[in-house]
Amino acid sequence: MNYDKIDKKARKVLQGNDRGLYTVPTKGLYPYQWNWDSAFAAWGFSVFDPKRAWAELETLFQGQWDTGMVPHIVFHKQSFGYFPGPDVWGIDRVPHTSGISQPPIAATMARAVYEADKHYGRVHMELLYGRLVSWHRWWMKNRVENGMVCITHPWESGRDNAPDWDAALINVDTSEVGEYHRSDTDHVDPSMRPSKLDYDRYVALVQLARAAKWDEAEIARTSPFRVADCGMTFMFLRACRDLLHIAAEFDMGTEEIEGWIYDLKQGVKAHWNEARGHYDSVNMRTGAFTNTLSSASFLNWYAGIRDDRQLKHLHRILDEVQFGIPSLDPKDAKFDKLRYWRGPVWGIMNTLIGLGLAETGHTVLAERLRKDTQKLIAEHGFYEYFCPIDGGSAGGGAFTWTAAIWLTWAS
Ligand code: 9YW
Repeated sequence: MNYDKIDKKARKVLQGNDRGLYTVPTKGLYPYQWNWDSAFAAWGFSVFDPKRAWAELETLFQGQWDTGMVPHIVFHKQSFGYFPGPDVWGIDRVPHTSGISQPPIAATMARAVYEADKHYGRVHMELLYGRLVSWHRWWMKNRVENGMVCITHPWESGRDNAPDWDAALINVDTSEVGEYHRSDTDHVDPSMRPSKLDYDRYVALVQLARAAKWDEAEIARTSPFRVADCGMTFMFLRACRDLLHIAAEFDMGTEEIEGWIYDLKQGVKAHWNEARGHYDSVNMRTGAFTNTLSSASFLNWYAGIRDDRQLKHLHRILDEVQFGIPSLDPKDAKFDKLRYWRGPVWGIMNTLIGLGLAETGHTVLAERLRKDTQKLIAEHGFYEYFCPIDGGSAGGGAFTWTAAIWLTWAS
């Protein structure tokens, strides 16, 4: 396999999805700027174009609300073929945005971009730092309960139809949703996407939060859906550690961030599902574990939590499938090898898990995940996700974050 050629293709994918100062995740299916996709894109650009990498992050933060929240989508300019667009969210600001957030990995990726070229990045980091802090403060104030990060919508987790949300979604009333046309299934085989019932519930939750005027306290009070997502807690803890590192390097105060890290480490303990022996999400409306072993459960190492109790699950899953860690335990009755976050392997999740394993001394396992991911991309291309059984490509093609992880980690 000629890796130079694949490197070139990866750059072409990023450039092809480049809309000037931001990238779209992929043409057609996702025509706007998505939050954590852009953080990965910035990391990818940092390999060959630091200026463009910083632009990606800075453009994302143009969508930041006065509350500090950084939305999951920024609708810089009107596009077609995606539902729900700005009219459905109904948020009166420019640029238009969605009303929920997404995995807060921007501080982590900003640190990586900065470290790739400190000389160029210094002034950019100085400007972005305050914005990162206010976003983190927003999470701590509105979403962290018992040290765990709560989501108010499945889209916020970045793992839309993961089984972690199933029990909490049952109580979402869809009777008033009305007619709508979802566009994702115009682009991708419906059997690889969330179901119609999932979508009705997603739309109902948007309508509920819109009726609450996007007021966090009101949403917390009225919404049936509030889940502490172990993936979010791990990614946010990791991002807080990276923010702390930046704060120390730039001689900023560190005390507040140290407090966040302390709280989140307590939260990690609350995510431990002792009966099943793995990290798990918690339905905050009932206090019950979701009983789901997902790829997000294995992000503890990435969060700097050196806890090897899950290694037995990790080995078992790697023995069962070939291409890294699927989004759901293949033993789970809900495992569906091609349906989005209910089975497929996602390169970005392999990357985050692999980084964590490498950093905590599990180098053989980390290398296994990296090689698996490398093989998937080299043999099949820059797809959104892959079948964990035969490695077949799935979802959207020419995907930004898959190209980004090729350039930074997998190759
Ligand atoms: C949607 C863009 C996004 C990702 C999410 C993924 C999907 C959006 O696509 O959600 O409309 O379904 O689940 O993680 O950011 O790539």
